[in-house]
Amino acid sequence: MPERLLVTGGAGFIGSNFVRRMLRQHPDLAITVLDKLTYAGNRANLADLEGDPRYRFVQGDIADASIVDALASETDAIVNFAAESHVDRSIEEPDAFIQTDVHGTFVLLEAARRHAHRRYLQVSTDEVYGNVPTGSSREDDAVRPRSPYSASKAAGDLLAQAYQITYGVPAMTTRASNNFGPYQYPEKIIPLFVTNAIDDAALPLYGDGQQVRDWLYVDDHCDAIALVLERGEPGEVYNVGGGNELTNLELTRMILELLDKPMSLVRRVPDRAGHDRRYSVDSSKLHALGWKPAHSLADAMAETIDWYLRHEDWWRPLKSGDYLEYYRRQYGERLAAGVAIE
Ligand code: NAD
Ligand code: TDX
Repeated sequence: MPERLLVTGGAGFIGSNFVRRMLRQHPDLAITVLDKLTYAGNRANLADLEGDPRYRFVQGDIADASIVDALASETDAIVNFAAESHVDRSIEEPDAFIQTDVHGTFVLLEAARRHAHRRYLQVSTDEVYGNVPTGSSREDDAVRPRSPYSASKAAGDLLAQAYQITYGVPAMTTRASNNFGPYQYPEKIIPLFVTNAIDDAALPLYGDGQQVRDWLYVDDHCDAIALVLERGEPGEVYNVGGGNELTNLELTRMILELLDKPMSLVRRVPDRAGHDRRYSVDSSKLHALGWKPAHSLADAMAETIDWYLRHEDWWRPLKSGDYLEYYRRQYGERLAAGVAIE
């Protein structure tokens, strides 16, 4: 394991879970978090680490070459979580996705190259494979992104692979399925539906609700990233699937049952543009490296819902101000056109 890690986007959902877990598991590790603190970044996600001498927080942009260069000179590996990560926002306003997910990745790779970093890990997504009607994507399948978000992530992946081939930057890429767990911003389906249901507010289910996602508990994803960081082969891509494929309707039922709330909260609303019907990844390459998910969907979902029930002080402040503006733009007309589920 590298001793001085630069974790970009570490104040977001997965990044903050990763930083906490790594510092707990590796006493000799020092982590610098570089995060721009966009609407999705939140220092409160790492509040329990403030004061730990092994943890340092720097606010800044991964597309800012001077700050990235300075931090790269003091570290020996980069794990890049920093991204614009929400598909609906990429449809509404794609610019920031290109700036961060493409140009920001390029700036990080340049710094890893200049400072001869020992490892570079690009945290990517199963969405780069595009819609997968049957079967499961393998790492050498073509990327066929269909949203501005997934296209920007695919571009970042390809840059990382090109930098490994051209310049020998020891870059690896992980492509994970949909994550869930504590500290997920309440725009993504699980924290959105859980927190709305707690308040007896409507749950906006897109289209027919038959889209399939493969749910992965965030701690299992973090373990996969740690393993690839330590034992992955430079230039390689590793799929990380939870092995829990559900339709959005099945997921919604599960959430409402666990909260003991009625299905009458669900509204079928007009669909997301270009909505991918299904993602599915084959994770056998990562299994061969020694990873498999340690959490069952039922237990991890119950624990996650319990976390949101116990942490209203975390999510209530997030669902205010600009969030409400976003919510109105994204869901106002949709909910007005929404219909109850039979
Ligand atoms: P998130 O939106 O919760 O967090 C992203 C973090 O990056 C935030 O803290 C934000 O402030 C920061 N950031 C954004 N732009 C930045 C910039 N220009 N410079 C520095 N920091 C910046 O996202 P997440 O769900 O934690 O996802 C983390 C990574 O994992 C992303 O790269 C995402 O594409 C990938 N991923 C996410 C999932 C998922 O289900 N959430 C699944 C697979 C892969
Ligand atoms: O209000 C909603 N209603 C709804 O039906 C929202 C927000 C989502 N959905 C559907 C769309 C998707 O089929 O639920 C599914 C999951 O949606 P999101 O939570 O927006 O996730 P998704 O689009 O699948 O992308 C997520 O997983 C892969 C993350 O946001 C990405 O960062 C990650 O790469």
